[in-house]
Amino acid sequence: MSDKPTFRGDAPKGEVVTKTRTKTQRPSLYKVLLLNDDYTPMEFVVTVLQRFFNKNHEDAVRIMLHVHHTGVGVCGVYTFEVAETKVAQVIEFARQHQHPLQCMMEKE
Ligand code: TYC
Repeated sequence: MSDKPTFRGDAPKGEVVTKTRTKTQRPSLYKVLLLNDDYTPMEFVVTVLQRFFNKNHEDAVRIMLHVHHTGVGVCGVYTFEVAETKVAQVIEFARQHQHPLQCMMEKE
């Protein structure tokens, strides 16, 4: 018995060769947003951005000030479960420090 693979076009007359095509789907992405409030200290928000979103100090300050001035800002874009985890981590970290900081996710 030959174990050479049968390619499309090599099939003897009457034989059907099926070819599977694996269609890869990109996962949906979600923005994680920080919301402004009047009480959370600016430096705490900067720490959150550095700790949970891997921002350097300069980017963290820029994002924090954007949220402070506009009311909302994007911390990062992630797949569903990663975004969900980040939101939960930020809310829990803020709660532990008794700050009202709020974080949410939004489908891109
Ligand atoms: N507005 C806050 C203050 O003046 C700072 C702040 C920035 C709070 C961003 C939340 O997501 C936030 N202390």
